[in-house]
Amino acid sequence: MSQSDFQLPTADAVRAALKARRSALAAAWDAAPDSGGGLLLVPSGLALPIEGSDQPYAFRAHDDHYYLSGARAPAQVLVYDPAAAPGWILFSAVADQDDRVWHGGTEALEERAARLGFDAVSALEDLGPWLAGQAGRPAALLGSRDILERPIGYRLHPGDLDILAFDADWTALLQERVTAGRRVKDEVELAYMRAAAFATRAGHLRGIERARAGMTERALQVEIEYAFQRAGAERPAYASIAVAGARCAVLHATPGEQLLTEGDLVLVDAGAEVAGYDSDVTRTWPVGAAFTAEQRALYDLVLSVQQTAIDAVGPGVEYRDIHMQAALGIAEGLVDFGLLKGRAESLVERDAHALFFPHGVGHLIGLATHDVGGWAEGRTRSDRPGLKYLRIDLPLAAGHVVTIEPGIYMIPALLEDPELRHKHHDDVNWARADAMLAFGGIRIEDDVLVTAAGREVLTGAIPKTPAELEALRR
Ligand SMILES: [Mn+2]
Repeated sequence: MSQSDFQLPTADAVRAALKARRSALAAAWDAAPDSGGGLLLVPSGLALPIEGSDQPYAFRAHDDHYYLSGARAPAQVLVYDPAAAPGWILFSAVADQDDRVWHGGTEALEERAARLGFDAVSALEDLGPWLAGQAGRPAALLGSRDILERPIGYRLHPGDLDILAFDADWTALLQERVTAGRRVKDEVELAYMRAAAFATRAGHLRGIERARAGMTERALQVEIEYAFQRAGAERPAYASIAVAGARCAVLHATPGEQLLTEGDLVLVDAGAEVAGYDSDVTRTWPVGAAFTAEQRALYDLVLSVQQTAIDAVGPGVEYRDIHMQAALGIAEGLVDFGLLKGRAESLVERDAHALFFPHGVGHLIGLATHDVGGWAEGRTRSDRPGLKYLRIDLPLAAGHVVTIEPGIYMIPALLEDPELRHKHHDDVNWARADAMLAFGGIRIEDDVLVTAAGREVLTGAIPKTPAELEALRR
């Protein structure tokens, strides 16, 4: 399937997927030892007012609430009662006259229930009376925990929740089950992710085609985000990075008034969001019509490491091995290039590659750009410089979506650090490194779906070979 070939899911498909997600969680809950009729509460979170203003900050429902309910409004609570029929109830606010005057009408509760696959949706006002009937029952709490601190926002009285016995073990068990479910994308989620990839492609193409020397980073960002939204995005998935020159080495730089300059590289790390689902793509290309020889040598290295890493993605593969293989590839390439000295294996053992590649090769992506569930049970984050920013350590499985995003950067904060220079005195050609301190950096990033047969690059239609990029820049 090509990237332009996506279709948004039908209302029926959405409803069926939501019911399947809730059924899977209910089955796990019912089968859990000693779950003995406990309740599950999953609040969406409350909007945060902007002080001194009559508007709230842009609201984002808790991802677990949205994943299970399909609803994204503030002040909603999804509950599951294994002892009742219907087991699942969504408590949701009904617009009053004031709401209708200022924000327009909202759908009736019956319509909401039909759209989201609930037998019934209850008014938020009924949450308090419903809770009063649950005295003494054990309960698990997923989603936003703000209901504990700000019950009034959910039309509850302080103390209304005290009649439940929240259980940390059950909460942990159900959290793990939801997290495991969210790792494996269903067809509805993949349809949204393909739509996000489509909009992301439109944005990157417009950026590559419109960038000119003398333009500000900020203007480039606006061009990219304009095209995202024209192509169906709700909003950028995360704060877009669109920077040039030495600033390409600032990993999370914010685009500003800096000008694109002939001879510089531009690094764009930006993705579109559709129905809450994210895309996360990085491309690096020249301000001018062609890469310089030095830029091209390092670009070819990053691209070849990225392609090798993408080719390694498949079910059962340990993500950490893909990261270590990329680290080794970067170390080998930097030895050939003349920035590192010695054997690649021992350079990686000493984390010398992390001077130039200080982040992980990627992460899970879905409702969150850095999605939940990065660690297999019993594994924890390493504190080694070459591994501490790796956000996943688990075997991949069909349905996971991961990013693959190796990079090489000249980061003064690392390369001018006296301790690191001492530690890696013999590992680095320091004269060469010092001469390249203003080089910036290169990252190439795509979103890769693990399939039973191997992989599908969801963002593969966004140009990245030097020939494609230079043709677009001319
Ligand atoms: Mn990323």
